[in-house]
Amino acid sequence: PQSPVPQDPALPVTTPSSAGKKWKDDGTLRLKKNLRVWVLTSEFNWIAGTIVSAEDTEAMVRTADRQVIRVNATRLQPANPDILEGVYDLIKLSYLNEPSVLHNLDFRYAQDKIYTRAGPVLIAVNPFKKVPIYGPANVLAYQKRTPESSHPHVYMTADSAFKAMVRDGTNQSIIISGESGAGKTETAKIAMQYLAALGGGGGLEDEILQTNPILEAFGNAKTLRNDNSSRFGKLIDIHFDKVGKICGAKIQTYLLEKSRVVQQADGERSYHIFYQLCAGADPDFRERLHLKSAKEYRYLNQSNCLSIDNVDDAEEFKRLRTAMNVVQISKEDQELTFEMLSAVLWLGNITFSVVEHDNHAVVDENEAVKVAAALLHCDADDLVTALSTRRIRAGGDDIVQQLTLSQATDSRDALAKAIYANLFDWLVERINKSLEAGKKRTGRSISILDIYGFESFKKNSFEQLCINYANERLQQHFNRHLFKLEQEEYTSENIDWTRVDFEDNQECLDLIEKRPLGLISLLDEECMFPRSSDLSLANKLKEHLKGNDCFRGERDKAFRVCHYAGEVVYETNGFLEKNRDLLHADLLQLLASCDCTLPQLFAASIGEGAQKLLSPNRRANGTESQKQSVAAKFKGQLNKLMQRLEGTEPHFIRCIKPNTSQLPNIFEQELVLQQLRCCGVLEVVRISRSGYPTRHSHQEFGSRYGFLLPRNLSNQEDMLSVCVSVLHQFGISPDMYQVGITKLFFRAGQIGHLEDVRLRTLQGVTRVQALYKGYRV
Ligand code: AOV
Ligand code: MG
Repeated sequence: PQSPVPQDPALPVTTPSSAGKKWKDDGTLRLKKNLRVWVLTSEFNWIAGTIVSAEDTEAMVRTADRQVIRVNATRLQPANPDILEGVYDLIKLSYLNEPSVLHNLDFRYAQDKIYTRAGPVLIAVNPFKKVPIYGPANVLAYQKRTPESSHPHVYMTADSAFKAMVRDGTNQSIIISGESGAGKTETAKIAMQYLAALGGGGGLEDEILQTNPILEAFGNAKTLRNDNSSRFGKLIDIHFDKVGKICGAKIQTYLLEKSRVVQQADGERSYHIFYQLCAGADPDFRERLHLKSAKEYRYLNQSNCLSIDNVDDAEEFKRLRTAMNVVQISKEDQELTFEMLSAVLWLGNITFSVVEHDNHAVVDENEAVKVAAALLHCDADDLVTALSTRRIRAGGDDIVQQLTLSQATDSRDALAKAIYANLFDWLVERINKSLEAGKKRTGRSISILDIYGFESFKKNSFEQLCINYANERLQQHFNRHLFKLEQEEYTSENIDWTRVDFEDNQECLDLIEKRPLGLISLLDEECMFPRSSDLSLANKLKEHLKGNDCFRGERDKAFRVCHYAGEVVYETNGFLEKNRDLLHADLLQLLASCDCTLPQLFAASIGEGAQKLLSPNRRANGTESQKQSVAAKFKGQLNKLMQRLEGTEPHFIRCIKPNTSQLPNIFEQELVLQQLRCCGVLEVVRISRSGYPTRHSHQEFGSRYGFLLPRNLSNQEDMLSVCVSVLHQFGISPDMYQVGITKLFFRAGQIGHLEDVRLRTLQGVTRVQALYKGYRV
């Protein structure tokens, strides 16, 4: 016997006992007087009601506002009894339909219960306000598992990971997903706080926590979706020793959005650090770094947004300096860092003029050039030359070519972006040095993953494609663990099981990754052609990908991708250049010529990246250096990330954004439902509820409980017969377990009774033995 799990995801799941009564064969609700229902009033809106009279396919329903309306059965879903109002785990709902799940989350959210379980997954609805459920007292409650700590919480998830790691000595991961602004970064920090409290004592925990303000200052920015949006992906591995104390940590970052340094959409900002520096540096510093206020810099003043509501950039700068000190970034390194930032800002203020009757740009020799050169510690004339000309080799000779205005502007921006992106990587390296100093690896770690969330703007470019691609990979990992692996085991063990369908996103991933005809391959190929353009790229994509269900060509240079979380239209403008991400040799040389460690280091690491991909042969021939494309490199990084995660026991947290205004106490049903639908929360609950979470091999089970049987039964030759006898003897109901080829599968909570009996029997045995030996027990 097995519970009937409807295959149509639109059909609500019922508990086994009620199946067949509430539903008619065609899947519609059997209408009955006094039945409590949800009435669908518009596409995403339900209201509560009670049936006052019913016919076959229609009912009169009294709604919450005391109106009586006539409704077709197809627009009705059964509501849960009052006693299930606001349950902490969606598994407990008798009716698992969309309105019931939404109502449950909404009901809890209204009481600031922002966390709810969906079986093995923690759902976190962003409160957009301070909720008093964090801090040392709460940490202690969850650590000690006191009754107050029975509510779902990030602490609970972190605690499970920690205890599993200590118990089994295995690596764990906490994987946080959700769209932009849903609360991933905050959730990651909350999990880190908990682990720091549990594994703290050695001082390293403060350093680990203080990496957050640093990375947020340099890698987060205000976007239209989130005032503190992460523009890079991050995995932090925290290592623990045998007794569960933190002994080291390592941060890996993924693809920083560097175009933001030189350009932002209207209403967005560049990276926080620039505004913090301009607002917070003390007078001495301002003078040495030639700092002005943010509004004087072209790179900061073009998007009509210089400040963020309720954020004091000067105050944040103080916090950043403290954090840098805690993480032991030396005073000199800090100054070098700020010098580079100021150099980037001044580069942005460099302007060009076009010579009359000529198409060439010349650098305006003003303050900006001089200051930028001074901050980079290079020669001002060299900077001017590097920005306005280009040396190319033709027929064995070096020819100096004058750049056009747009080429010159591009080279200036390319230099600024290269400096910033390399500064970011260098900083992460510096932080890692501090976190790892002298610590050895133990094989016990908890990794926390917080990447940029799914994004869909009015205009979406290469950066959004990369971000959304990363989210597709993450969604696949989620699916694999919660649906695929679970159900594959049921199938391979040959137990009765009606498959729960889930949205597999393999097709979209194929569209992006497949070789040779996938988005990345085609893009890379187009990047190799010297005469390619954004238009030729768009045409190529449309030509080769039109057969794919997840792809659609759009007007002009745009195309549409059907992601798991929604459709996104991308414009190919700038795709080729962003994917090539080349820094011309002249600019590289300029950096190398600087009389300052950081630019030199940057030049070396950029050069190294380019060299790595050259075959020894080509290097000897001196052919122009070639470099792995951004998309190809990102793909490689994501593969590595997934491999790393596969080696851990995952704990999933799904962040939900309740409204698009970033305001507290507003729960937009449609927005929430769309997120629940695309991440498969309902299906997870369905699987967990009708699945068999506890499993033991015949051998394990037979040897653990076999001795509880009368001798004639426990002596049976075949282990499976012993198992079956135990199940009969202790009255485990046949719909609560299934016998697989090598394992027994149990529904949640079934083993508890057997364990009780076993424990009591063992205690009895010890007591008898003790009495026998004359001890008092
Ligand atoms: P994200 O990481 O998911 O977006 P954040 O973690 O930055 O989203 O959350 C956005 C904002 O929501 C935060 O700045 C807080 O104001 C608020 N918030 C989130 N979680 C909480 C919480 N538990 N308590 C109080 N406020 C919260 V992106 O990085 O954009 O994908 O790329
Ligand atoms: Mg974030």
